[in-house]
Amino acid sequence: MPFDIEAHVQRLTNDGYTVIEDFADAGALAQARAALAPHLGTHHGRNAFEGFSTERVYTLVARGPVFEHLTEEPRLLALLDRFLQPGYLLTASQAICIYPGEKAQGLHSDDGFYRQPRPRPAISLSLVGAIDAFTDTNGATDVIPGSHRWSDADIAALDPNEAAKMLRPVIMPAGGAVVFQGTLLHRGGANRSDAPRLAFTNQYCEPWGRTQENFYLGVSRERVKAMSPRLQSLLGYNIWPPFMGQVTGSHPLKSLEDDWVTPVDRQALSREA
Ligand SMILES: O=C(O)CCC(=O)C(=O)O
Repeated sequence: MPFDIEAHVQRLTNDGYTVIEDFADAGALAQARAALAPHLGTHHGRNAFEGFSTERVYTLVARGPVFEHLTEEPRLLALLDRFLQPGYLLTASQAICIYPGEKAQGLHSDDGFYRQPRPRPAISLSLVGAIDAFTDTNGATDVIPGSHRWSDADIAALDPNEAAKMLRPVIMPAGGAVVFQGTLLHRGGANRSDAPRLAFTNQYCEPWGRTQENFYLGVSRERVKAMSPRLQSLLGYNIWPPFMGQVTGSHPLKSLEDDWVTPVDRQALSREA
C-alpha cells in the first residue's frame, strides 16, 4: 500500500490520530508474538491504569530485534519528523495485553504529565500497534477525535455521558497501527470478547522532555552498543543542543566506547595512582 504521508499528517492535524493499516507484516507479528510469549501469562496490572486484567511488558524496545525495527520504522519516523523536533526520544515502549473482562481504562492524554496548559502542541506522539486485530469488542483503543485541540477547561467540563458518545474504537487489522497526538483523549477499551487483545505501543517525546521509562538504566550498555545509531539517539544517546544530555562535558555516545570509564572515576583513579 503506498504511504501517503500528507494524508496522515492531515489526519493527525485535524483529528489527532491516523491509522497505518499495514504497519507490521505477518513475519514481524509472528516474531513479536514469539518474543513476547515468555513474558505473558505471568502477571497483571497493579492499578486501574495498568489494568487489573491487563498484562504489560515494559522496555519492549530491548526485548528483541523485531521491536527495534518497529521502533524505528521509517514511515513512522517520517511522520514523527513532522511533529517533533530533531532528536526526539523514545519515552515509553511496552506490550499491552488486555484480557477478556477488562474494563475500559480511564480517559487520558499521553503527554498529560507534562503539566503545561492546553491547548498546545503535543509534547509526545504515541503509536499503538495491533498484534491481534482490534475489533468492536476486544478492547480496541478508544479515541475522541479532535480532542487534541481541547483546553484544560474543556476537559475539566467534560460530561462522562457526552464523552461516551464521542468515543470511537480504532478498529484495525492485525499489523495495523494507530498514531496519535499526545494531547488526544483516549483509553484502552473494555474487552467484552472471549480472547485477549495483544498490542505493542511506543511513545516518542520532544528531545528536551523527561522520558517515562528510564532507558539508561533499563537497557544495558551492551544492548545499546549493538543498536543502530538512530535507536541509540532515540534512547537518549544524543544531545539536545547546545548541551542537554551531556555526560561530564562529553557527548553521551562516548559512554558506549569499549574503554569508557566515567570521567569522574577516571580522574579519581589517576589521582590515586
Ligand atoms: O492499550 C491501549 O489500547 C491503550 C492504552 C493506553 O492508552 C495507555 O496505557 O496509556
